[in-house]
Formats: sequence, C-alpha cells, structure tokens
Amino acid sequence: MKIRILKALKENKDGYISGAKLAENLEVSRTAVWKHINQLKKEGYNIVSVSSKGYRLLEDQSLMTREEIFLGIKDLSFLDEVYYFDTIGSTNTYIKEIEGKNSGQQLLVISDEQTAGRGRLGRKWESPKGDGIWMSLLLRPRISPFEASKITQIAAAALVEALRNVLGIDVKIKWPNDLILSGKKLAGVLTEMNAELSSVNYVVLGCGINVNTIEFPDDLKDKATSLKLELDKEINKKDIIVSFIRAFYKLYSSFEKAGDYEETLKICRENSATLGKQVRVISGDTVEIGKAIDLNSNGELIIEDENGDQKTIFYGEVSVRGINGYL
Ligand code: BT5
Repeated sequence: MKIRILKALKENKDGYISGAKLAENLEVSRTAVWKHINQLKKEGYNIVSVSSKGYRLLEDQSLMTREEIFLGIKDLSFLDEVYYFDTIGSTNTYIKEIEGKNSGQQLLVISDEQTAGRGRLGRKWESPKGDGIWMSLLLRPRISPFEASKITQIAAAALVEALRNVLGIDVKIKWPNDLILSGKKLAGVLTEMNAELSSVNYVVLGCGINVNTIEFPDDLKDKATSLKLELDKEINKKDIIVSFIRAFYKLYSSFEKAGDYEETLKICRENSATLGKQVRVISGDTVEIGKAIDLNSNGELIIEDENGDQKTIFYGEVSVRGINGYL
C-alpha cells in the first residue's frame, strides 16, 4: 500500500492530492492513508500537508529507499521483494540465512553498511556506511552447476552497462570479477552457489561498488578507487542500482530462459581489461603465465603461453602485467 501511495504522490507531484481522494482511489480508509504518509515521511520523503488541499511530494532525486528501488524495477516481475538495511554483516550471508524461509522467491538485499563484507575465498570487502552500493541478489536459475560462473560475467557486463548509462563512464572488466576504473578496482562481484550434482538450488550474487569513498585503508590506497574520487560529483546510488538490475535482468533472462549468452560475452570482450594483455593467473597451487587471448563461449579465459599453447582458465586470480610487474 505504501508503494501505491508513493506512486500516486509521484504522479501528482505538481499539485496537491487530498487524503480523501487518495483513500477513494486506493480503496482504503483515510486513516490508513495518513499512517502510510507518516511512514514515508519517517523514511525521508518530503511530503507537505496543507489542511485545505491535501498532500504533495517534493521530490528529492537522491533519496534512496526500498520503495524507490522497488518502483524502479517492479515492472520486470523478476524480484519478489527488496530488503533495505542501514547495517548488516554481509548481504550475501544474510541471503543464505533467510533463503529457506523464502522458498521459490528471488530477492534483492541492499545495505548502507556491511560490518563483515566478504570477497572471494573469505577475503575482506571494505563496506563502510554510506560509502558504496553493497547489494546481493538471490536467484534461482534452472541451470547446471557448471554454468553458474556465467552469472558472474552477466553481473560484470550489467555493471558496465549501468555505469555507462547513468554516468557515461567506461569501466573495464578484469576477468573474472573485478570492475576497473582508471586502473584501480571500483567494484567486485562475489557469486556463491548452493547446488546438487546436476542442478542449482540457488545462487547468491553480491556486488560491491565504491561510490562515495574518499579514503581507503592503507593496503588498498593504490589499488582501489570510488566514483566520487574519479568523477568528483554527487552520485545517485538509486539510479545505478535500478539501471544495474534492469541491465542484469535483460542479460540474465536471455541466458536463463533461452541459454543465450552472446550479448554478455560481447560486452565482456569489448570492455575487458584483461584480453590482449600478458597475465599471470593463480588458481589454487598452480600459476600460469601467458597472453589473455579470448573468452570462450562459456566466458572462461583462454591464455596462450610463449610456445603458442593455449589453456582454458576456469577460475583464479588474474594479475595483468603493467610497467611495474603484475598488478
Ligand atoms: C571481490 O572479491 O571483489 C568480491 C566483492 C564482493 C562484495 C559484495 S558487497 C555485497 C556482497 N556482500 C558481501 O559480503 N560481499 C558482496 P575478491 O576478488 O576476492 O577481492 C577482494 C579483495 O579486494 C580484497 O582482498 C582487497 O584486496 C580488495 N578490496 C577489499 N575491499 C575493497 C573495496 N571496497 N574496494 C576495492 N577493493 C577492495
């Protein structure tokens, strides 16, 4: 109901709409309207009430609430619920905890802060309050476990699209899960899966994007960046999230429904920070060195060593050779 009231206020944002009219249009009591308006005000919406005229919403484009995100994506009928937290341990961990209670549902969880944000292999992901977009999707793809890594590439491609659409910037993908801006890490993707031998139960797709960070911890100073540091302007997080979900949905649904992965591959190839470069790949105990020459049809990395022998890399830590060695 709150969403419907917000939608009605947005549609009438040039004038006032009376409580009686809202109640009549939405078929609820005036008291219910009043209660929801008060809740919206508490969430930060600037709603003016004038006794003889009714309510009017003074829109603030930067306001980010669960309702704003929901309104931006609800036509996709892809996500059943959006949860928004001030603080949480990790959005990925939270989804795993609640997954069983939300059977069949697909969810989006966003938090303003993570106190235990995670990267791959249990590494720490810095997620200070208000500094970034820390979000995860709960997905239930009907795919084989071998295909799950494609979802990381779909997310990376969708992040490229969203940041281009909203901010007009070109970020590059360092295979498999890093988004790079001005040579530094702007965002990372963490895909986790719960599966049987032949089928996936669910996938948790986490994305962290540094937005307002001004200062990183010492060990990240030279390797991490934020949109604020690079662009020096106010960034609307809501627009980035909505644009990301829309871009992700498009690529993900072609893949999940029709097995079509071509558009994702195209975006990943065209915006790669890895292809054409000399790379070092560490996968478990093995280290491979060679030139990254392509992504195969599964989104896996193909490298060629100095003898011209090619290898397919399924996962790993890729360093790209720069002037000062491998970065
Ligand atoms: C990643 O791992 O890049 C995946 C990051 C995923 C974070 C999201 S936020 C929402 C969701 N909930 C979670 O708990 N996680 C996901 P990896 O490739 O393993 O990179 C981790 C490494 O990146 C660390 O070891 C640091 O070197 C570096 N790092 C940590 N925090 C960073 C930050 N905020 N910005 C850039 N680099 C960072």
